[in-house]
Amino acid sequence: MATDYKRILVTAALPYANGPVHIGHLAGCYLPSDIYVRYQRAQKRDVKFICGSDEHGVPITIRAMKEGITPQDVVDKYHALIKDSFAQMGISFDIYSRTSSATHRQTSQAFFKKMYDDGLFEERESEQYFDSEKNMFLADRYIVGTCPNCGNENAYGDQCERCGTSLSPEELINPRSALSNAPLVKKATKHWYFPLNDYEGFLKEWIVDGKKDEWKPNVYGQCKSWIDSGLHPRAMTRDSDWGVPVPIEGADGKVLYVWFDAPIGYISATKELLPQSWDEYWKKEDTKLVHFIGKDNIVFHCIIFPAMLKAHGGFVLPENVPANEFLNIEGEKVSTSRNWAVWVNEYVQEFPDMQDALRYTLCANAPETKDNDFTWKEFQDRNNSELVAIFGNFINRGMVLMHKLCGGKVPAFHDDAKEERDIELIKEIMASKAAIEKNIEQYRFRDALYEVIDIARKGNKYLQEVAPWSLAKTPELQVENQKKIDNCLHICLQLTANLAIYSNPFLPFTAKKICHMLKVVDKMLDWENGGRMDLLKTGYPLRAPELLFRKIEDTEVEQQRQKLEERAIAFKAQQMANEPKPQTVVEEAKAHELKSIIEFDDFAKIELRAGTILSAEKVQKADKLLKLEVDLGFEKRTIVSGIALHYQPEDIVGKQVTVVVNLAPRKMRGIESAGMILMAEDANGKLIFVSPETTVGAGSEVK
Ligand code: B3M
Ligand code: ZN
Repeated sequence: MATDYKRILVTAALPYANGPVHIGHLAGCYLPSDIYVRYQRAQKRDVKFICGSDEHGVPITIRAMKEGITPQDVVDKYHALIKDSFAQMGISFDIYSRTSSATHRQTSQAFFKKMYDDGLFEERESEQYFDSEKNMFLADRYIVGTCPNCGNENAYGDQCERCGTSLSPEELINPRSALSNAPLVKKATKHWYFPLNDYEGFLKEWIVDGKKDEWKPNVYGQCKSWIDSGLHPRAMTRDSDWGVPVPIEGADGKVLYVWFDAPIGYISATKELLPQSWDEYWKKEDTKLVHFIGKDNIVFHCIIFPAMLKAHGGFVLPENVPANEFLNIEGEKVSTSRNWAVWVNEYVQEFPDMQDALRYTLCANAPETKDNDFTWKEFQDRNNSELVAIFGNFINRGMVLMHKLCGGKVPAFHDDAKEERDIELIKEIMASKAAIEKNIEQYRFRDALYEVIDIARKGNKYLQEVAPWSLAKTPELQVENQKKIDNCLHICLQLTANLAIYSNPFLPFTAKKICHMLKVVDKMLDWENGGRMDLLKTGYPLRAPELLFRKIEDTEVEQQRQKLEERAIAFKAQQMANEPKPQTVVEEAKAHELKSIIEFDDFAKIELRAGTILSAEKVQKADKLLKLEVDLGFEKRTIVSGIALHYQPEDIVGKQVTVVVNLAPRKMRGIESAGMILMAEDANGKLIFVSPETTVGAGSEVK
């Protein structure tokens, strides 16, 4: 493996500018890449950190359509918001650009044009679904229809979310547009395909034979299985009016596929950052190119983009693609549509000046090898018992004691009073430098951070054992003890300075605060200073200690949890309100058949209650009947209902319905049915439950 790289180019996935970023994004790629880059900078290596907004693609046009604004409005809004969130969290990009920039348009068009001129694309015509109401071709995700597998009427063109089957739009029954609900027509359209299959040999050689098994197992594994199962040509253009126009004749109304232009965005941004020397970073073999991404982007960064770079020619390939897995929140997958997420812009507002607490938790619990869970409780625990109780406490005690017992100045180290445990701790301080370094170089940021906290823990233990405060209590041994006190606090303060260096990639805000307290310049944070025991000169006066971290209270955790829950409920309610009311057509014929007027007393004889269906099963040899167990609060009953043609048993368990509870029991197919469930019948004869609008206690009266 070549290790004599002259420069390092680090990219972090370009977030889609169609919504704010959440902490899963941070944990997935922005925090690890920032740690890596800050470390490299401290090593004084030539490193550039590239990112920007991904401003093309279907999700952005859809968002614009939904909000009734232009795609440009959408990306302007979120580009600014995302950029600010990153800045606030200390993600230290050298440039945060955007793919709607002129440089990007020109760069990605030139890239495509070169490949086109070299005859590297296949031109193909195919039939694709078209929404004639919106006048646009639809991506699979925006086609809905009935799932052939489970009958879900709202399955997507790429997947049924109810049964999990992956689908193609062709398989859907009655496909329609998710945007307009219009039925779809098929229309011929021409696109340019990149024959990935032609690059199988290259990819195999580069990844499989090229020992990329040093890559993380999840990344290498995905690549290998893609290659093994055979690659196919992929369309690199789309029909849309939002994106980079395809730069060839006869391509009106066509733009570059977003996954073609987005990774080129890394190149465009480098150009904007370094107009004179960008190509050194992309074209010289002694560049180490590292793509930080989330796991859903692996194939694009390890297969498609490298194949594009290879096809175009002249570019270096990534040396590594350290992709993280996903971060769940409180046991559930992040869902931007359900608003089940912790938004970075909200975090920085609600926890001002606490960026490092979040950076710490997200790194200590990073989903490096498997999906992980973020809980507010863990955030609190890690903050309170690691940052506050170990790291912060150690530094604070050392500073306070130095002011109290050493006159506010760095005490001398007296060789003649040196003890074994002093030497031990000094050794550990040096050893942790090597351990942190090795782990960061190998993209193991959790382990690296563990080393940082661990050396603080050891410092705490040492301070506790030496106990300078009790040494100070024996005036008869004053001279001798003062030497021990000096030595102890000397070491603690040097360790404090080392902690600033070690923690700087992870906790940059804290490292800065420590430098301020120690009255040293940021230059001290250079990595080469790590492990030194002379960072603070003897006799140097230090500032009063300031608290580095604050405790997080139970109420704060509770509030955040509640916020998540409330949003989830609000989302559900909204979704139900938006659900197409099954049938709005009133059948006129039925209106004629109204029954005769009854007196109130007659109506009052009917006892109606809300009931919850506890279980449901088909009744043997009766197509129409379901046997239901219904909870009425005061008792459970068996009710046989003629709804088997309209509902699947598994779909109605938990459903709340209206029950006539004082109807005389009746035997149906040998089962005694003790009540009746009220149903509405739509124009097609479909039966639909008459349910309370929101869930009420089982047995609640209906009147
Ligand atoms: N915007 C996908 C994502 O945010 C995409 C990454 C592009 S990196 C070139 O997950
Ligand atoms: Zn299904």
